[in-house]
Amino acid sequence: MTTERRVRRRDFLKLSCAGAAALLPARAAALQPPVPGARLLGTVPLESSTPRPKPPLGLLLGERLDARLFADLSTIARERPTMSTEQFFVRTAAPELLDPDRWRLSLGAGGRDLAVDLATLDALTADQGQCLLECAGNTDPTNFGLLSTAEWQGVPISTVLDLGPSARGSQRVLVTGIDPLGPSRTSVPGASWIFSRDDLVSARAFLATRMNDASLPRHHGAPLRLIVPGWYGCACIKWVSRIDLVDDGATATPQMNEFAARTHQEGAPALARDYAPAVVDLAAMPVRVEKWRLPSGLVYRIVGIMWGGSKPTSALQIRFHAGSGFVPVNDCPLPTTTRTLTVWTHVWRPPAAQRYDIVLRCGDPSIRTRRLDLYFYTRSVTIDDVA
Ligand SMILES: Nc1nc2c(c(=O)[nH]1)N[C@H]1C(S)=C(S)[C@@H](COP(=O)(O)O)O[C@H]1N2
Ligand SMILES: [Mo]
Repeated sequence: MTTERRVRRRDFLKLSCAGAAALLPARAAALQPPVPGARLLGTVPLESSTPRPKPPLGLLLGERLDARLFADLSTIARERPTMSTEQFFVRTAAPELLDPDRWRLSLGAGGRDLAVDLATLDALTADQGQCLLECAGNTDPTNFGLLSTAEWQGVPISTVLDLGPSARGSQRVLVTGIDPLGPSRTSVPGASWIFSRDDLVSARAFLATRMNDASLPRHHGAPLRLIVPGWYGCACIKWVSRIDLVDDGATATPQMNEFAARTHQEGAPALARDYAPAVVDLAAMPVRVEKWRLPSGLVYRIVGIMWGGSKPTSALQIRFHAGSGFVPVNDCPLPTTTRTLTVWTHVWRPPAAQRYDIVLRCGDPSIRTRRLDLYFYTRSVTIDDVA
């Protein structure tokens, strides 16, 4: 409660100096120039391809299941790809009746139930590294801000399952969280997902108890939330209260049905086992366009992010309008993992003052890019100065 009020006050301050901030993001000033001797003039805003109202970024908007905080991706830098906890996106605000002090995690299997207390899980907590979360409904083209990465701490799901009763033949794991009560415009109450045990273990899923080296905040699922690296946020259940081993014929949960289209399922299968893993395909988009002055003229640098996908790649390609071809992104380091995002940059000399639609694709045909193939993350920029 108090945290929210504090965040609001700070955000108010932030908004009141937004004019200056938009001109020159603090962190951009520390960047190496794209060409020796270049001087940073400012940034040019990214737009959606059809104009629409922009929600404020970094502010908790709405309530309960309709709550959202859109992260401001324009501030991401290669040195710091993570979001601060306060600026990390939020999808669904914490239920009001939440008492972490009395929290127990129930582990169920074969009709037996075992309660684990938080102290036990705290003692098993270890670093899980940087992981990105993206909402499957990250569809606002003015910001695509339902995406963030953080450092997480928690307990591997395999360790958690080992604490509970076992059930012969159980292949699937049902993870259930509580949800805010009350009406919603955007969502069906109830949060649970059924995974194959193998999928959870191979993704190195964990129950997060901490985020960015501090206790997990209420809106991010305190005291326990599931993180399945590489999967969409809808599978990353917050406020986890139960984990049950269920049999192979278990029916899909309402949450799985709700997110079937957004996780690229074929229809909405009746059985959990007929759902494809809700993984995030490789995707990329620009987050900032910097304008630099050189003695010989102007140069622009696109700073962007790449995330998701089945294997690390540096084969990113960029295009600036529909008629032109794709060219390799200048500077796209090969990531060591696909669990977090990678920052790429591309130096660009636009041939004319006009509007450009920036699209990325992957040059490696073995990597699936369902959303990029649909031009899902297209961002536009209006250049009015090329001299
Ligand atoms: N209990 C519960 N868990 C939930 C949700 C929810 O509504 N209720 N939303 C899911 C969705 S759709 C997303 S994208 C992520 C968002 O996590 P974040 O708010 O910590 O960023 O939480 C997931 N876990
Ligand atoms: Mo989501």
